[in-house]
Amino acid sequence: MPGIVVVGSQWGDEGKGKATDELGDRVDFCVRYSGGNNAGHTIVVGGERYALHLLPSGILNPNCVPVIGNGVVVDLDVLFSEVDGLEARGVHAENFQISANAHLIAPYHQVIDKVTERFLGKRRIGTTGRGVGPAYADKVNRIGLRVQDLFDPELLAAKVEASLEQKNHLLAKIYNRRAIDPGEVTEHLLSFADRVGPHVVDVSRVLNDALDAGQVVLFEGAQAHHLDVDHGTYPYVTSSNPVAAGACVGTGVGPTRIDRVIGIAKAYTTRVGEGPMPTELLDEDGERLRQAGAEFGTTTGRPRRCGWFDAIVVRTAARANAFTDIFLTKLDILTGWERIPVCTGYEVDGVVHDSMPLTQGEFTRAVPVYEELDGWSEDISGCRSFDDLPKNTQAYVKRLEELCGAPISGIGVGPDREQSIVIR
Ligand code: 2SA
Ligand code: GDP
Ligand code: MG
Repeated sequence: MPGIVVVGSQWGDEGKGKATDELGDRVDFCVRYSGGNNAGHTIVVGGERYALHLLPSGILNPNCVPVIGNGVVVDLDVLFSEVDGLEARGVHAENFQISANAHLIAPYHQVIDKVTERFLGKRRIGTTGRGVGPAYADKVNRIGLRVQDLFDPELLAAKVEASLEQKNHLLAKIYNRRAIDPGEVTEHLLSFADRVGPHVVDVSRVLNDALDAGQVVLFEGAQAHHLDVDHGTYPYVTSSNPVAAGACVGTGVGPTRIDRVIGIAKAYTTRVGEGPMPTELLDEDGERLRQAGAEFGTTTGRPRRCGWFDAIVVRTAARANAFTDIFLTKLDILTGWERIPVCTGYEVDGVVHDSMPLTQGEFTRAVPVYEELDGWSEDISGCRSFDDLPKNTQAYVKRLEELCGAPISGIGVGPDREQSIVIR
């Protein structure tokens, strides 16, 4: 199984980092293919907590080479503070490789991200404010800055100047902000050139050679299916393609080389930022899930919106990403509920749907149709096999498997690397 993709099946924060880390000791290359430092992947090893934003989670395994693909947008300040932070904690991070074609997040992208959100007011997206959307907008608009531009100072300076000519006009006229100096931006970016240089590789070639040699390449998704700019709940999405197919686009590896697609699904649902979420609980039950699951953004600290498991959401992702299997995470957080509702359909304008409605408006009006399952009160965080789980917990897992249309191959029962159940 040499080409493996790990992808979020809901709205992010399903525990992709932990799942990726767990596979890490069998993995030769671990690759980020989309998003930027909007991501927050938390891994706990022997009680030590690591929060990664840009480097792939495989980095905690010493034999795994971390790679940043062309599909990622890179904030160099964040990249090197992450590398330095890890090195200071004894994790070897200087061996990372990065694509020459990855785009850069410049300081002006963060400014634009923040002022746009403020300008949108009630229609805001609830972005992480890291400049990710504006950097991708420049990429698609063909005025983006790439890693390789760091080695051509004249080209970089010309690009920054051209890009800022437009943006400074916008900042002054629309947002009443002061102009950003292109010379300062260029100088700042160029200050990283010597440090980035030795890490730059042809990612497509490196990964294809590795696959040819029978090595294992793990593609680590950031965000999730329903935050995908094409497949998600647009416009309340991130500006990249977190879906499994994005692994191919974002690294230069063809689809026939992907052997396994693991969908990561939380045993309930969370979302951070704006946008529709049919099973959201706005009452004390939602607060209880948030506290039990410590549901606060890994990057921004924002409280995550919490609700019951939505099988339509995960089934839609299972289909579009061709999940071979699912890791069900945070099952331990559901301990202590007498009954656990699971959403199996939506009622929209008096009609019941068993799949996502076609339009944004219908999804926004969707009222969940629930099936109630029996809960359990036993602490399951020490369980290490499916048979160790209480009968009601087993039945919950089996029912989700049926509803989602892919086999559940792993279960998370705690944040630590060890707290997992492998099913087959
Ligand atoms: P952006 O910043 O342009 O990508 O924001 C657009 C939407 O995408 C959502 N988004 C996320 N959702 C969940 N988790 C993410 N990472 C962090 C975490 C989030 C945090 O791990 O907790 O700390 O707040 C992530 N990144 C982007 C975002 O909320 C917008 O809805
Ligand atoms: P990611 O963005 O998908 O990598 O997820 P995050 O790291 O943002 O959020 C998931 C959170 O849940 C992290 O704090 C993890 O340490 C934690 N976590 C992951 N799996 C489990 C689990 O099975 N049980 C519990 N209790 N926590 C988990
Ligand atoms: Mg996260």
